[in-house]
Amino acid sequence: MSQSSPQSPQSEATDKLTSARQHDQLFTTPLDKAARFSFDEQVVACFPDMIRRSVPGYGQVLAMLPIFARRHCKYRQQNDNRQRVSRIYDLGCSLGGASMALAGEFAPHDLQIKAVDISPAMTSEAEKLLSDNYPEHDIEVITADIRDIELAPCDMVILNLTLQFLPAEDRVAVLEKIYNALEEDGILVLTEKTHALDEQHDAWLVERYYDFKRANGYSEMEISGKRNALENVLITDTLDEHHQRLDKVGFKRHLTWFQFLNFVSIVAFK
Ligand code: GEK
Repeated sequence: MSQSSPQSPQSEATDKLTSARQHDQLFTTPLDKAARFSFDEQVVACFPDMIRRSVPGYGQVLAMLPIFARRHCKYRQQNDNRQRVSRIYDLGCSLGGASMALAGEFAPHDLQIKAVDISPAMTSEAEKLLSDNYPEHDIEVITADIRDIELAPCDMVILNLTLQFLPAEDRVAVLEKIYNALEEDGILVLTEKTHALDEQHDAWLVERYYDFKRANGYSEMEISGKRNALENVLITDTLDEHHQRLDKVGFKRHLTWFQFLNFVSIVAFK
């Protein structure tokens, strides 16, 4: 007898994202060395393929979000029809992969999802994908800088590979805002690329990460082109720095629930 596995919601959400999308060919030609990575139309067109082939564990992390939501969402908010819902923020939503993973596993009236991204190219595509696939769900896609928005009371906040794109000095303030918006026992799921302080550990993790990309079909030119473009755009912290920051902000407990090479995911409880 077949059993349902945590892969199934992931497959559904990523299949929906991947259909009719382009293969990532962004760094297949030599680039101006100074070109910076940005979340523009070109990136949007190949984003699902890019994130699946370049983020170890992306699908597994998405697959666990509805499982966490089942345990921690307590239906403490009201929607416009005065029905009780759980509000979830998907901050730095890109094409809405995390929102889709959640919508796919909850009835339309259970959740109120607020998906926020600074890139209009991302949000216009996310809006289409989410409304085509989940027309009955209460999902608002918002184009905004997560440093500027106000957050309403909520049960769960997802920062899936987003904090790393904020200037280091702005990270505490965003986490404080999230902490203040979360209900008691609400959770933050924070997924990030990290680096290790030990040089040898770090070198090994980075090399094996490039092997992972090679195994997923990226060439040497694509790997080095992307590395250059992300320099000073994606700024990693160590796993310890993340935990120290969460402590400082006031989260009562936070633990690393997932690690795959230099990518980690932490769950923090208010
Ligand atoms: C996923 N979470 O598929 N405010 C809002 N959005 C921002 C900001 C900001 N200040 N800075 C960057 N972004 C997604 C994947 S991708 C990760 C997240 C990656 C947005 C940016 O526009 C991009 O869409 C997203 O953060 C990062 O589950 O591409 O490695």
